[in-house]
Amino acid sequence: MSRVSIGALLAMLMATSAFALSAEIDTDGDGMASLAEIQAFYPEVTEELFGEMDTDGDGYVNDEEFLTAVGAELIPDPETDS
Ligand SMILES: [Ca+2]
Ligand SMILES: [Ca+2]
Repeated sequence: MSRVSIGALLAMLMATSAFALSAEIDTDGDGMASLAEIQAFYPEVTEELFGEMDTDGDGYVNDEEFLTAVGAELIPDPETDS
């Protein structure tokens, strides 16, 4: 990977807030996943589990919180979910 393409990638990451959260989950495209959006994709997610995912407690799961939750295996990776 060249330095140019990494720079372009970083610029893209900064330009878009919805990177980890796919449009399949973040259906209204605001870059955050609400409880309803999470439950539409992961019906097994309870309000309690959502609270664990929402580590800053603002009522939404952002990219970082989503990645952390996937990494901690609170929820399955949407890319590999079978
Ligand atoms: Ca949303
Ligand atoms: Ca949050």
